[in-house]
Amino acid sequence: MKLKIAIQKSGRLNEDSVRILKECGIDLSTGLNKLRSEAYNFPLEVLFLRDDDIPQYVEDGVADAGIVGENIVYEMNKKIKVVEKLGFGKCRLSIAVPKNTEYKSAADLKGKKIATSYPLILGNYLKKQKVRSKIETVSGSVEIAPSVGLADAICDLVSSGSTLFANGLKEAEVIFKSEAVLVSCEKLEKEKAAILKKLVFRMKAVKRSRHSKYVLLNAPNNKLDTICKILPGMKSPTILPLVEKGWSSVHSVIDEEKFWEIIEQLKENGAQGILVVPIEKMVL
Ligand code: PRT
Ligand code: ZN
Repeated sequence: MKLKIAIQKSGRLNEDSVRILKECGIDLSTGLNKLRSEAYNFPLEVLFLRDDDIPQYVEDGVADAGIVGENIVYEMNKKIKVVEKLGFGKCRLSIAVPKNTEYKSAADLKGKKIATSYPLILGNYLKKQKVRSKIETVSGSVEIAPSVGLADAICDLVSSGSTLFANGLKEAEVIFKSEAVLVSCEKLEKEKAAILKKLVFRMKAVKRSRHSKYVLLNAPNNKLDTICKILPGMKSPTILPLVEKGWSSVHSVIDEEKFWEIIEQLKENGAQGILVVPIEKMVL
């Protein structure tokens, strides 16, 4: 028995989807014109599809699971389960208006025409705001709609903002935040559910390790108490004596962002030879 997982064939999510499977220890056979691939060392078959098709395949049970952007999941509105956020493919769905347009609040969109490929998510947002606008559904090149006179505003995915800028638009409202997620069929047979559980367990370990770093430092023994207080660990730091008398080596796992906040404090309290090492997997 194998679990069939659908991932994007080509595009923004393809590389990271293959990478997360690889980091989960899953080796895929790769062909040139790959439409499907089998893992050598895990009961997994990978189908390569257009991202928009993934929710339907999963709802129909043609694929048991999939990796796709939340934006697609919520827009397609299929009967599928979101199992795990994966931390890549981050973007936001925003309403943007020509940069010279005055914009204060959603009420300014009243009676305006908004071009988008996300009519469902946009419609729900406008309903919630009690604003009536006209939604013009387009399938691509949304950002040119205002300049060609098709619409007054757009609602599209944004990551760096440079596409909006290049088209003379400004971001007016973020209506949805998205990242890649693992989705699954609502009803999976027992054996497949067990494989999915294993996969999720590995993905969680990979995700956790991405933000965490292993820190090693040397400290004089009389400063150990203070340093251990500064340094949060998974449980508590490990302390090993150095050959040099009066000194110890302190090991801990910390969030990378926190490290930059506390490095000065560590040094002020006598820490030396600080090493920060990446962690490959982290199982709690
Ligand atoms: O061929 P297929 O249908 O599979 O791919 P696609 O062309 O429909 O999708 P693709 O590969 O462009 O995007 C796949 C998924 O990546 C999306 O569904 C999102 O979940 C996620 N993602 C993350 C993005 C972006 N960031 C993004 N910036 N998807 C699209 N964009 C586009 C956006 O539409 C706009 O045109 O990039 C432009 C804006 O980018 P900035 O950096 O200029 O702001
Ligand atoms: Zn697509």
